[in-house]
Amino acid sequence: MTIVQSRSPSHINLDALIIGAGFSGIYLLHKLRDELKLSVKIFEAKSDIGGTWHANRYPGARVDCPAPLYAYSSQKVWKSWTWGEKYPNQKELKTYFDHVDKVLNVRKDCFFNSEVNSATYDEVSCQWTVHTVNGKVATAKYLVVAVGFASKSYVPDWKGIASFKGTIYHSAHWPEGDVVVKGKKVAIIGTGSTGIQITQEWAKEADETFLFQRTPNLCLPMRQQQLDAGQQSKDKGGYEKYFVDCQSTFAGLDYQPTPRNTMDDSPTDREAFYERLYELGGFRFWFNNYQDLIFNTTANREAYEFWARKTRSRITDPIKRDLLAPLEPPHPFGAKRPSLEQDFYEQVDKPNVHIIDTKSHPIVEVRPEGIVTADGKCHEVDIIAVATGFDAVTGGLMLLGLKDTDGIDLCERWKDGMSTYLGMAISGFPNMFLSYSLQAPTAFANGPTIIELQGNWITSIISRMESEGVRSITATKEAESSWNDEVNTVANATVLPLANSWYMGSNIPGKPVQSLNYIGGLPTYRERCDNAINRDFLGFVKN
Ligand code: N01
Repeated sequence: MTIVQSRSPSHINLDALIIGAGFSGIYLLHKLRDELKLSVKIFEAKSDIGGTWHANRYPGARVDCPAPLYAYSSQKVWKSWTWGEKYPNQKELKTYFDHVDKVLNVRKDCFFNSEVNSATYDEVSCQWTVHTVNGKVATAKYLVVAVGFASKSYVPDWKGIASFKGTIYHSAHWPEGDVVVKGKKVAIIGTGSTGIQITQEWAKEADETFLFQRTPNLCLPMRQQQLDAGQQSKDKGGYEKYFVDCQSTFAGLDYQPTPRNTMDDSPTDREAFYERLYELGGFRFWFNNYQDLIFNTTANREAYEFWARKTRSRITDPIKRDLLAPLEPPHPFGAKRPSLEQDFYEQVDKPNVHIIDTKSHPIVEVRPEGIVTADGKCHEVDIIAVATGFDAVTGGLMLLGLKDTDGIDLCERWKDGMSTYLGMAISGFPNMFLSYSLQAPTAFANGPTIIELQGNWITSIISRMESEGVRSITATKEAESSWNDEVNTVANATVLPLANSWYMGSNIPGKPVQSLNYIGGLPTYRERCDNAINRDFLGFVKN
């Protein structure tokens, strides 16, 4: 273990530096510091731990994977923690991170408000040097990039946006404290998970709500539950096995795609099957559905029609019904992430909630008094929630000033397309590991499950390097290219490329369009990762 020593008060020498103090950065801190006994610190751009759950404090923010699974699997953490709701909100998740800090001693090794803006590697000393905007410098043998998939927000380039005289926030830059909407006219732009969650809350309070929808979200019922503390303590006896079992399912959840094709069942059986999944709620209708749902467009259409029937029956206004759940699918089911709603459709159905169809009439301008659409109407509002999402998965990585061994910035390397080896290494970036990032099952798995899988792999590979005296490893271009092919081949066999979405990078003008996630499932992914370790650093050059 290298002793942490200061050359100047702002310069630290480490074994490993982690960028980001969200779920994945904290897990890696714990593994590398407490198990491998390395000296490790975190540079975090924000003012506290929690990552996405620190930044995304907009009204209604809530996770879409259930407790107790959306959490660390370590007994040390869960034995002294009790969840209040099956799908916890942002406040509960922030409290969970306070608990994690108490148990794992996280904050003491974090430097907050320390946004990284450059990272270069020296091939002679085999060290990364990382700088932050506020003048900190760290040198470390290993660099772990754990900035999450939603660390760079996206706001379209609307004319006049700065002139709006009311209150306007992007969902990821929400202020602490409440934004009062009672007695106000409010607008929400965007109907991804964020826009759905904000609308569902604001429509209950505001005088009038204007929801700017370009594409309907094929929302699924959340079926929220209040959780009982006594029941949880009884269930904890089974948690060890539960967490292990979930690690071997397709999406790290406690269910799997059903091993039957859609048309194998009779129409009556199919309807009953869909009904059961829909009633169970959460992502059952997606990840527990027939195995051909995302591969076969006829099967997918069948599922869409069931979804549309169920959803349309909840909306009384015929115009809103056609906008929110049209008879013709706006895109295949699952090609964009379905939001889990509680009473979104009932809220939007109310007469004081208006849907502005920005597919027919795009937003052209923001004026001091409101939002102007292409039909010339100015929708006057007091408050705007900009829920237009993120330059997801890769955007945050591109902000870090990461340079390869030829001095070329990652932005330049990836301007025509992104590629990695196993979603955790990039050729030309020795000893640098990505966690919860691109070309991994990131968006198609329960977050903490994939984070732990990758965290365990990174820990194993570093442990091997340390015990075998390996100074550096670098992914080969061949390994990277072959993983890139696998990621794209699997994605191209699904309905994913048939929608414009952050899954494909097609939500950001000019971004290369490719599958940003690996949709081959956790078991296959784990096998590929294990091979790299078990077969003597397969896919890497070591020295
Ligand atoms: O962002 P999004 P998000 N004019 O990209 C619209 C996670 N998350 O923040 O679909 C008009 O999904 C855009 O329209 P369209 C979760 O993984 C999780 O909601 O491109 N509209 C779309 O409706 C999620 O998937 C939770 O036609 C414009 C919206 O903005 C991911 O983060 C909660 C527009 C963007 O939707 C991203 O979700 C929240 C324009 N020019 C987020 N540009 C949980 O529940 C964009 N839009 C855990």
